[in-house]
Amino acid sequence: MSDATIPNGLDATAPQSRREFLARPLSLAGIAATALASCGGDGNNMPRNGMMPGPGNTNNTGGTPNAPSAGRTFSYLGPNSASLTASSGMGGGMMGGSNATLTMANGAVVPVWTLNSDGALGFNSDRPVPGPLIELVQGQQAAITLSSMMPHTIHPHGLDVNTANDGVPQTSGFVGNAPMMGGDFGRTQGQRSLGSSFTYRFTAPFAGTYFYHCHVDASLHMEMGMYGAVIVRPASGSANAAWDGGPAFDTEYVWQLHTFDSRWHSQSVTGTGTMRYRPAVFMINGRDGANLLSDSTVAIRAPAGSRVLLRLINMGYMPALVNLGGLQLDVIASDGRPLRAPLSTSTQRVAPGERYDLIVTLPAQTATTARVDYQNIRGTRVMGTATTSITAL
Ligand SMILES: [Cu+2]
Repeated sequence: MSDATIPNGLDATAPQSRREFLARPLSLAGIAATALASCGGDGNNMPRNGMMPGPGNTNNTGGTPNAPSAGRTFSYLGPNSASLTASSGMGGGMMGGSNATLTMANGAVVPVWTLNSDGALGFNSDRPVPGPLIELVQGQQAAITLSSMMPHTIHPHGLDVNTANDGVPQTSGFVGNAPMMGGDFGRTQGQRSLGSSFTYRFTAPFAGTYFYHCHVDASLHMEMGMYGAVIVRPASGSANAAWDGGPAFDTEYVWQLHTFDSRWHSQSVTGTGTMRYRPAVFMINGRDGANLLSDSTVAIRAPAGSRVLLRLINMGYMPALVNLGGLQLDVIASDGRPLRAPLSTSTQRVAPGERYDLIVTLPAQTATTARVDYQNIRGTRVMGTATTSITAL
């Protein structure tokens, strides 16, 4: 299934390396009157749940994020169940729009479109973009419910789902039944509405790193922020092994790599369309610039000798070169599949849509700077850099 509709002006080779997935209808929505108000810094005032995902732990129905535990550096929804509400701010915030924004390090306020869970603000419960991280367990059925007024979908990227559940609007329909006005209407004409909510169902076959994103006019909707990470835990439920029988780790980080061309954001809200893509904001996990140095989901801080699992996901359109101050990176998995043997490198290139899982063992007295260099689409020039810190405690 081809992945993206390329808006006018995006350089010819847009997102590559996209894989597909599955899902299936069932209506069970909890139409969440998007509670954007609860912006609890770093999620510390969100309910805690230290249980590991696994068979029998189904206490979370998707509305309340589980706080970090067992080496996680992020909050998450799951296991296996999540409810998301889309807000796209079309028409100046009408039609289910939230008028959500992301404030960048230089003070710029960028309008974003969001996938939020009930009562929790996007990723780590403290920023509207990326969307919440969802944890699944290998071999168990997953149910991700999307509620939306405007046309949006959930595409479980890389998770081998069937057509009915893959969120590609041309073949599987879209979620959203509000009367259309401008914007996306033309792109979704003739496509089937699944109603105001839909539950995507599939069984994750392999432990690893994946993501979800809206597949309606995907290049635009992903640019606007409609994406989030998915971690599939091993069938055993272990939250400290990459897969059953695979490498163990002490602490894990997820870096969601993305750039913004802020002009696209303001133009999308007013419906005036988009122009040639020229990113000027270079992010990890929705943060940029100086904010990255102290962001608890990005800056790596762990005891010396720790084995840190770093899950890299490129959500954007620019290839990214990831270097952790020259530390040895042992690449253990690519696109949700184990490598036969780890590959050691100091710089990992992540193309749009790709994921790599790396193990880094922190040498004593590590205090270094990590950088993500975002290249132009041809990989010939660095357009901007995101930097953060790595510290052995
Ligand atoms: Cu969308």
